[in-house]
Amino acid sequence: MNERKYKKIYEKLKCVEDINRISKAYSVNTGAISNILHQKTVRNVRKYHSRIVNKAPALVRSWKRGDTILKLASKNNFPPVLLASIMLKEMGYKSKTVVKNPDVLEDKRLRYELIKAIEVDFCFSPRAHSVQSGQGRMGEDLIHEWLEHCDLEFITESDMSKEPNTKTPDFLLSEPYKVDGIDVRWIESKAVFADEKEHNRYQLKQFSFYEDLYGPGMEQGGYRNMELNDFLKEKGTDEKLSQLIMLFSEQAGVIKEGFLSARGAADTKNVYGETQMALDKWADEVLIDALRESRLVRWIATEEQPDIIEVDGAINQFGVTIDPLDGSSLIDVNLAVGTIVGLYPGHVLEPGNTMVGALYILYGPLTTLTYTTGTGVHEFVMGEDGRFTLMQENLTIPDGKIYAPGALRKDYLPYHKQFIEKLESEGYKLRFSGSFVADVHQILHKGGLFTYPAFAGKDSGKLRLLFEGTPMGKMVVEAGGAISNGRGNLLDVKPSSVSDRTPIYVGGKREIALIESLVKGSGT
Ligand code: FBP
Repeated sequence: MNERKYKKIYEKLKCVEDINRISKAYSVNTGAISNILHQKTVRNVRKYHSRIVNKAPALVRSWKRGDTILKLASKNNFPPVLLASIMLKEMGYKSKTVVKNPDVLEDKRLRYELIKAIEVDFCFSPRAHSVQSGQGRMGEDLIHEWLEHCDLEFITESDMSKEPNTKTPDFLLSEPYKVDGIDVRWIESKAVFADEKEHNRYQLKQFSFYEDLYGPGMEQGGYRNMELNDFLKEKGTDEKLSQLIMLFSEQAGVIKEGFLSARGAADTKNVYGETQMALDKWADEVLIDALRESRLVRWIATEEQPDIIEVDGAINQFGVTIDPLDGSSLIDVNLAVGTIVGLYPGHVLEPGNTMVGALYILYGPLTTLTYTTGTGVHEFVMGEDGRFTLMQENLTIPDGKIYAPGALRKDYLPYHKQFIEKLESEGYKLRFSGSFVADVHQILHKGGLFTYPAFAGKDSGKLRLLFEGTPMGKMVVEAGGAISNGRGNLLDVKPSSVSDRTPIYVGGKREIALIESLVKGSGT
């Protein structure tokens, strides 16, 4: 981008809402535009920070008179979270602690407004920081792969940090590598290019330190907003599989549109005898039509169809299992629902561990797509233009104390009752929304366990092996967790038909080991 264009964009960009419009108007990708907005915000903060600090008592007075934090932030052209933390300090709070955990605030209005500020601040909120550090890690992964691809020997910052050296570049090359005629000895990855001043400060301090120690080096940066398509390429994903994942991502926008038009229950029943919501049928049709037209898969099994569909003239052998809208009973109350997809190399009546990948699209406040093809679990968010950009790479399930238990307590089998009571005695918090995909998504991010067990009169529980169990199981297992039917790994189970149901325990390895030992001990 030339300097004139850069300056024009810089001048016109005021807030996150401008990104898509300006990206279209100047034919520059949204990642570059949001980088520029980031630079502008950082520059503004530097310019006005002390002024805002001096104004803090007046800001607090205005807030007490009824101005909201967001209003004050926009009036002062200052990032909401930063403004809030200056105000919090003025009010006598430990602002860092409070911003990290607004729930500690007793004042309801303050808490509500702080949460709002955190939601919209794309630059200074804890969420923005975690996205940025995710991008930083992604940059390092890319450089790592590239160095290996070029057969260049190197040591990483973490190898070096074992030695008593304080500051180290991300990568130190064993032999110099020529870039534009310069012998490069080290590489540093930067997630976001800050403004020029910030950049120069880095160069002066950090980079000149490396240069003195190791000689010339190179900085790589600007990994913001990587789109799904580019990410799949970067990861070296099989091209046909990438096309398939892209096809599902493209249908997400169509299905979302359906939320506005297709409401209420249709008077037909599906293969399980349940009344279908209109939107289930809509989503089912959308996905089947798109797959048929693309001819990218040979086999399609969906929760809404009694039989497996074989696609005429398929160009690949893939099989897919689809739950077009999981949690559909929650649509009419506007809670999160999702599309779950299992990806098989061939026919779908095979154990889950033969899958080549899985994905789910969650329609919540944000529409996100999470996928795995066996090289990590990655999460993307849909923008206004319907395209998905990277939110978090290499998700791993943390240790956590959340449990999402399906079925009625009065119907629990003895080992299951024991299991749930054990979790409760350990302080697990109950979080069950009635949307499997949303509940497992939460567990994937916060740790803990989801279960829909076998219960009195229903040995196989409620959920479907092919449409719910295996795809979400694959995802959680790839993220370092586990899935079980209580007796063993659910991904080892070979389905006998598309309508198989199964008890499900999915989440952290510790919780899964516990239920398996209880089932075993029960001798049932
Ligand atoms: P649908 O596929 O019909 O939506 O049913 C699946 C499901 O809604 C899961 O998403 C959820 O975990 C479960 O049923 C909830 O069941 P219950 O209503 O028994 O709690």
